[in-house]
Amino acid sequence: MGMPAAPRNPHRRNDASQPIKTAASQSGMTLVELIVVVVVLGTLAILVLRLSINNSRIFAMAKKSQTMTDERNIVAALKAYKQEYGKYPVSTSDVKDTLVGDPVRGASLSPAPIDNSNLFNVLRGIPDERGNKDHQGNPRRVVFFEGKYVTNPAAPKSGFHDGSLFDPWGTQYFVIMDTNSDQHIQVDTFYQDFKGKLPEVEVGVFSFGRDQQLGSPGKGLNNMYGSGDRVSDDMISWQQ
Ligand SMILES: [Ca+2]
Ligand SMILES: [Ca+2]
Repeated sequence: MGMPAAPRNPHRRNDASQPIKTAASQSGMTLVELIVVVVVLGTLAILVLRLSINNSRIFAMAKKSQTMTDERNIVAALKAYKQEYGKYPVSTSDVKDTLVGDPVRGASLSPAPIDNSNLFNVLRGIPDERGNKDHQGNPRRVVFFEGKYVTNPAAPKSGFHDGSLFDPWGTQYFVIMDTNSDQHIQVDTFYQDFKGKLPEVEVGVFSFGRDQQLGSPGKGLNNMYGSGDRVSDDMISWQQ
């Protein structure tokens, strides 16, 4: 004896009235679904792009903030040194102010800067054969300045390497000291904007900024307050 036939569902439609499945729907995605996916992916791409732009802005801000902090600390260290010893740690001339900094990237500056390790070895109480032989530059061995070492000595940035202090973009910090004692720093020989209005400070620190050259991004101009791409990216302690 066979199984009894299942009772027929009175509400069930005839098989013939079922929608016919197309090849597209069988492949798993309708046109509407495809559009939704494209829109979602597009939105995600925009979000990722915005995030990366924001991240690079945050990194740029962090570098500038680090530079301002370094410059303030250098000025403070030099003031403390002057208070301790009654002079500045390095003096290349008593008729001109003394400039230390990146001797390669700053080769066009006048006066030509000497490597800043001459200054920082004295301020850190580290003896060296040039600026601080047998602690002569800092006989009381006071530590006026401390800083971390760079993480990659092959491309030094943000710290000390070989006695020199580098800014976050990889150029040695420039420091100018009023060694001719006229209570001004003679910066107008390279920053033309300060001609006739020399900063009335005894110590100035500056960084060439992201373009690693004096003045404006990519232009090498001295224009500090120009417009558009002529605005300098240098960071200058006496303007903070
Ligand atoms: Ca001076
Ligand atoms: Ca610059």
